[in-house]
Amino acid sequence: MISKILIIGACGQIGSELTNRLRLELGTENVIASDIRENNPELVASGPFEIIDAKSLKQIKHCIKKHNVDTVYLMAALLSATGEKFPQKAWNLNTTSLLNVLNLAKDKVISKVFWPSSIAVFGPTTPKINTPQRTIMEPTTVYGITKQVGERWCEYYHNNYDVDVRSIRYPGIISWKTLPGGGTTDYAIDIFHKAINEGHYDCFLTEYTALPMMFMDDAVKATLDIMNANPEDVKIRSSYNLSAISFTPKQLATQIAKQLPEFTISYTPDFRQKIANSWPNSIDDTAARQDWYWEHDYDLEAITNEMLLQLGEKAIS
Ligand code: AKB
Repeated sequence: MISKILIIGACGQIGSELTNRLRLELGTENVIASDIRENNPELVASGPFEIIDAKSLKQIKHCIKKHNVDTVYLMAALLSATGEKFPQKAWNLNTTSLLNVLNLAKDKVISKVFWPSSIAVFGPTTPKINTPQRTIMEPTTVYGITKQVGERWCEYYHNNYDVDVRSIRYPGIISWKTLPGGGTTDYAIDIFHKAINEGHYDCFLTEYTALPMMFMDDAVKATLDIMNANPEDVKIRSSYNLSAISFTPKQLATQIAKQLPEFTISYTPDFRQKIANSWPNSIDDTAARQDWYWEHDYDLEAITNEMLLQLGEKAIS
């Protein structure tokens, strides 16, 4: 029997692409998209859609029963920059939604959960280069705190209640279909929009701020890989380090300028600089590569080419 999937937060940057990909693989009617609002008209029109506030256990449970769902991807969250503006809201959404879903798995209402963690679980005291899977974790953002506490809960529910929860620590995700919102790594998407439409980008991070990044296709591949892995191969039940590439705004601007020679960049760091400074420069993801054979496809050049091609075509049409 095909498993039915519920994606909570399906209108967002990663949720929307996951929904499309899962619908292609499993059939539209087997993938229920949900969000707190109908934020993405194309996605809402493309298959079953439900309004769900991820903080409401009742609403999630109702939808699961109505559609006979057995797997939940919980993609709703307030990200790092927005979280610093609304700390209480970020805490409420990010932790309540996770406990709602974990409790439904504990009660065997669903059988499998995906929950994304982030490089934000690390902090200024973490080794910055090739950050190991297991290391010092003292996050200084509310978002990072919610992700760290979430990882502890995931491992706890797996160890004590046999919950099949799987998680990866996403780096910054670069994509062209749906805009991200409220993250610190969002500059690496804004820059492409501005390069194409205005020829100039004023970056909110300094030129030498190196951060781990990944193309959306790789992020979706990693998510499906870990969800399709044999349960015994998923040895880490908190969350896996996941890595593709790392670059600075200056390196990205140089790569863009190879195709758009007129492109210029300036730097006006704001409050997000402090957040970026607290995160790793690069990540060691040996465990993911060994346990469920993770490998990325896109390097900086391939990402830049694809972003400029797709956004350039969008600008023309
Ligand atoms: C953010 O910048 O907040 C996110 C993340 C790294 O989790 N993209």
